[in-house]
Amino acid sequence: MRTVQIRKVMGTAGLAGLLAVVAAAGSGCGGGESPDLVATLADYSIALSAATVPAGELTVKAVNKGTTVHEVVFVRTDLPEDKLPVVDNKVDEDQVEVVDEIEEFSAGKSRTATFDLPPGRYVLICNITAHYGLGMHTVLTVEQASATGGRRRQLPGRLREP
Ligand SMILES: [Cu+2]
Repeated sequence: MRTVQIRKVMGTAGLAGLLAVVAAAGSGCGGGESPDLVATLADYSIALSAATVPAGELTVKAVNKGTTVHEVVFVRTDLPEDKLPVVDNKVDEDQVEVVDEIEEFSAGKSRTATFDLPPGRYVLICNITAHYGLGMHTVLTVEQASATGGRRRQLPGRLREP
């Protein structure tokens, strides 16, 4: 007897796995954003990268180039920057409108925070004991976006063929 063996070879389709590489084009939001305002803190001064900023979301980077802890307190006031009410060698935060702050941090470090500051005139101070009196204050003006033309316009990307 002849046994005919029929081999059914199942065709295994050698499908090379297709790797769909989705290039996630990181457009827009995300890391590495540059601050809108840089506050450089030293012993004993505060220097800003801009005197006026548009209202709305504001990313502030504070850099401590001093030798001790510093902070940045945002006080909304029309008082002269060196005439805030002082009690016990500190600005009395109960007597002024403190809008926000970057809490104290070490020498040589930096801190970045995002604020949403209402328009107005601000005095930025460091309120570590005695630092205000030693000169850690400066003025920041927050303007209505319409006044500065600070609106963000979204222009369609225009492709020009040569
Ligand atoms: Cu300070």
